[in-house]
Amino acid sequence: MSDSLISSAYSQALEVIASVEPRIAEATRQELADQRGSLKLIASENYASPAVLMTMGTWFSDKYAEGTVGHRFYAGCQNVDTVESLAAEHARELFGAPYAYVQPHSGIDANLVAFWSILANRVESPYLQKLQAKNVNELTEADWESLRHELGNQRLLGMSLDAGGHLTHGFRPNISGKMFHQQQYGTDPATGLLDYDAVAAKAREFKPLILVAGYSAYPRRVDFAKMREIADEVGAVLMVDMAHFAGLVAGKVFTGDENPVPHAHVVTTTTHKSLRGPRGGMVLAQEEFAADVDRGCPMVLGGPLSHVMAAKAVALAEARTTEFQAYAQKVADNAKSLAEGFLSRGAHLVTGGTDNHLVLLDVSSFGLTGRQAESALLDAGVVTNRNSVPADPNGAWYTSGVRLGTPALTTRGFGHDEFDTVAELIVDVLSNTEAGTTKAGEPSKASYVLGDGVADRVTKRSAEMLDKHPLYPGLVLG
Ligand code: DSN
Repeated sequence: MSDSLISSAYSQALEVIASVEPRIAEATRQELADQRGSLKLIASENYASPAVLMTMGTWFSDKYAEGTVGHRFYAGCQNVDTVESLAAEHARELFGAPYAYVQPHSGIDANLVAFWSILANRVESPYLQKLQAKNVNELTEADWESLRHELGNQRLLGMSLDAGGHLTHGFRPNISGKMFHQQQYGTDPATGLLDYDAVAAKAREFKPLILVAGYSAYPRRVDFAKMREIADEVGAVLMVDMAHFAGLVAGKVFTGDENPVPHAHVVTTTTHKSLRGPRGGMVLAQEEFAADVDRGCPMVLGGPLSHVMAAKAVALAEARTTEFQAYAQKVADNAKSLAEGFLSRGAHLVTGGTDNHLVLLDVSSFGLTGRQAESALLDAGVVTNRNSVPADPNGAWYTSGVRLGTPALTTRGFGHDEFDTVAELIVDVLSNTEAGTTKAGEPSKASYVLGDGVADRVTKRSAEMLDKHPLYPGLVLG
């Protein structure tokens, strides 16, 4: 697609929006300017292509299509069927999965669908069988009570939030930590690395129905063959949430035992992180779970977002190219450059480095909380998110870490030298930030004082790199 075509399409679209609500058109322009002008290091964000973005702005948004391909609760879904079939076909081929479900609206939705499919498939209950056979009327109130008891008393073992797991992996305050009896595995306190023997010991003792692997803030690869061995030994279902690293799987950076798809019973993901697609979720499954995953809508989900499923198909078509494979490799190489940049400047990284797309910087050695570090960095045009570190003394709100990822800036074309400079700039900001105090003069976990002139000098150095690697080069809004 030519630059002038994209520029004119977006300029005209903004004009149409401005004719109804100019403030939204203005915010949309401003968002582009802000994204163009800052160092985006949020590990779960990226920049989707204009083709992916444009696919989301169509009349597919207007269509209801609850159900599955060829089996809808609404008439007139023939074009949605085309879209959903194509997206699922691309996903199956790209990931080598027997079955793909592209309806989930988000990663959490995908995980809820996966939980439901595992419960429906593995909980042995005469009531559940009746329910699946659609003999709902045969169930008495007492049967329903028994069913609730059976479904509600299953066990889930997942990675703890502070070790890098996700909220939906059994974190107590999350619904996953309430709908299941849960236990959590962490990482080795000395190394910060996953200890498979410890996971196995916990699994043997706890005997979960579901063993969840995958992470949001663990800077290392996982051996999914080992996780499957553990699951098999205790009779658990292995569910892998690959939301963060789906792009590295699609791009063939994670292969063999590091690719979850051949090892897990059910794999969930989002499509907008390293995979660089539209915001949304997806479930890949072995055949035995397919029928229950397929009931995700309306069992767990509302009507699918057909415009987003269309954009998933476009993004998945992009992800099967050799260009995407080169991109994915660069994401991992750049994360190493970023980590080396920090280590050579004396900063402390959880696990001492990275071999995926993210690094987790422990900011306590700068005398800061994650919240203070995140805010000071934002003042200097560096967009990050604070994150817990293992056994974090500051909890999940203030935290002691900052999570940094390379997918977005790699899309802009940043390479080794730029990521080394990014590390230099971040260390500059954090070394020149002091923890502040409350109004009463007490130590504060939120307020901070950024040294004079730091924001200006960091912004200037960033601007040189950002100008050299423009976001959506050629896109000029009229
Ligand atoms: N919010 C996502 C992330 O930032 O990792 C996970 O839900």
